Amino acid sequence: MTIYSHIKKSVAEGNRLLAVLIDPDKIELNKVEDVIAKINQSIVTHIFVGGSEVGEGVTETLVKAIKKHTTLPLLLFPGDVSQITDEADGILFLSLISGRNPDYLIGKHVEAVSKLTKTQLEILPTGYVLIENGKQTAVERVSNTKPLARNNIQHIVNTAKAGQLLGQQLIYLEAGSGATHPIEPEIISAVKKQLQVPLIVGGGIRSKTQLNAAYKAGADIVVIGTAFENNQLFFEQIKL
Ligand code: 1GP
Repeated sequence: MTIYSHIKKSVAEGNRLLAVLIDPDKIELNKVEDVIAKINQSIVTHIFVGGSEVGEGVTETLVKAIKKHTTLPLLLFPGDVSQITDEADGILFLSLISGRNPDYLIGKHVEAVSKLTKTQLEILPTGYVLIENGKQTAVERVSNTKPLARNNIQHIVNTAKAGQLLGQQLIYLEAGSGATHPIEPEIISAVKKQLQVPLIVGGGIRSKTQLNAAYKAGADIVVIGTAFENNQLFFEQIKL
């Protein structure tokens, strides 16, 4: 079964999915085995690997190391073409549809094709929607785009819906790594009501309450990065 079919099946069965985001810049290779052991024992269902600014080759080395220790599906969440590696299982092929920078809407994708065609990666076209959360995020800085205003819910819904109508198979509502506030449940539920494709939500989720609020509002996959980076017991603690 493909990763996408498995996601669709889980959503249809009402199962909640949880992705941990590992930023290649924020993990030491000699810690990978330990970190992945913790992830394997947790409720995490997917591993995302990527960052806004990662040096050439660093992602591939990390992905190889992770794959030695887990059978969880590993998806690239690349900030740049240089992060593409055949060592992963798949890739979130992100188009930053909240922004108006052609490079991040289609340019980088064209650049990526020659690399992608040489890989076996499962490609998951994903509409990436950045929503403001009170401070500038790395995505905003690197992509040189403005996030969507969080008080204009209709515009957020229309953006996500446009992504789906363009054929994107996933929509990712992003507050940005380390966001002060996660995406509000009102935004998640408004988008979810209009969407037929699975919904990913991430950015700034640091507690079990915030995680459950995201699921309750309609998130199908929640992404946790910073909370686990800062506290390796995070997944154990939210099980309690
Ligand atoms: C960032 O949505 C992810 O792209 C995760 O964000 O690091 O704030 O958990 P955090």
